[in-house]
Amino acid sequence: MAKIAIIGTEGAGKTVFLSVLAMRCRSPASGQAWLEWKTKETQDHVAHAWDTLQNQDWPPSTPTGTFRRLEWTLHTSDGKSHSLRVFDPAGQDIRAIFESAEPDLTKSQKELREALNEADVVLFLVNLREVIDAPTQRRKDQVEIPLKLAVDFVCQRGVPTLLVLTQYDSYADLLPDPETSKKDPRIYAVARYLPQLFGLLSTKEAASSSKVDLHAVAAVSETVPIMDDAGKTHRRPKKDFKSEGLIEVLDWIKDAVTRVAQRLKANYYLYGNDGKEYGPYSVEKIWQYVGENYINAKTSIRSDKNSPWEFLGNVPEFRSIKPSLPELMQQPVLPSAPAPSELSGCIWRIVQFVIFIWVSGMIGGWISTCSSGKH
Ligand SMILES: Nc1nc2c(ncn2[C@@H]2O[C@H](COP(=O)(O)OP(=O)(O)O)[C@@H](O)[C@H]2O)c(=O)[nH]1
Ligand SMILES: [Mg+2]
Repeated sequence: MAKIAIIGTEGAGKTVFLSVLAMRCRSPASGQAWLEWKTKETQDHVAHAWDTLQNQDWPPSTPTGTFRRLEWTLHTSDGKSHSLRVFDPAGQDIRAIFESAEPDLTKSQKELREALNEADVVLFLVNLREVIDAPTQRRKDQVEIPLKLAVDFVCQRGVPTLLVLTQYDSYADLLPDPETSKKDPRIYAVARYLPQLFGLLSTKEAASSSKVDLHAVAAVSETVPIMDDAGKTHRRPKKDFKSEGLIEVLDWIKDAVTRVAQRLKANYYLYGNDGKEYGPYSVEKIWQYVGENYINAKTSIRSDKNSPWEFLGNVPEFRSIKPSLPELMQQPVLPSAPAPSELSGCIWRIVQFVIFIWVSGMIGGWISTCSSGKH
């Protein structure tokens, strides 16, 4: 099962995005991935939010401490299916896990942090309107800093990460017009309003070592002004509103989940202290050995017999393994040649022994030559 975390501060648009995505993509359309709900909680949650939107209102904001786990089966056009577990937490709790010290976290915030640590795919949702409208730099930072900390935290683990600009309909007119400008308005938007995150984008314009993909969505792309009982006007979903960008995000999720599934199937080989190669082992088995302290971040590993050796702690899926202090003090050396099999290991030891005899013979000969020269 691929675990997907949907992260964003309060009001980013997580609940609306997820509900509209699930409702718009709930049946097979030609050549597209689609979502089938797996639990009653998922179906109830989505249907309730969808009905509210159809009645031209917004679903209520997720109360702090609520940490919904929603489950779908993602069907892909090639007939494959993947189980998805999606976390839709309250924005305040996400902010708290990056801004508060460990002892101050509530039980559900600790659970949320654990879920973030274990997620296989992460979507960060951000409503740029919050930054655009922020009256002071401090308010802007309150949106950008927790987001940057969370993205950095996830990037360190090397999991597929997507930055989703939500509610795109409400600020698209402030960005360069894609028809007349050469600039991609989404990239421009991140550079202009979230400069700390810009360097992490995996685009040609941004830093090349980056890892975060970018999409923009408007789950509800059409709104109309509606007056409330107090005579105040609010923008509400238009009847039979349209959406933009959802299919692209689902496609990205499908690719990310497919990569995760391939990775989970991958086999790894380990280089033992005895100079022998062991394996193949599944990802689960490697984690089991880590848990049993049988191997650690400095163990040499490779994903097939022809790949170069790497330290376990440098492989993206195992990056969250922290080296312990004694490991950090060791000076491990990666095997440079392919690990010898048992037989070739034996031959190699004979060769080493012969070289040793030959070298010591030469030195011995040289010493005796020198000493004979002195006399
Ligand atoms: N125009 C527009 N507004 C949206 C959209 N999605 C969310 N919103 C607004 O953002 C508010 C918060 O959305 P919600 O999904 O509850 O945010 P969450 O706290 O991240 O779950 C909603 O009440 C709407 O006012 C959208 O696609 N378009
Ligand atoms: Mg919500």
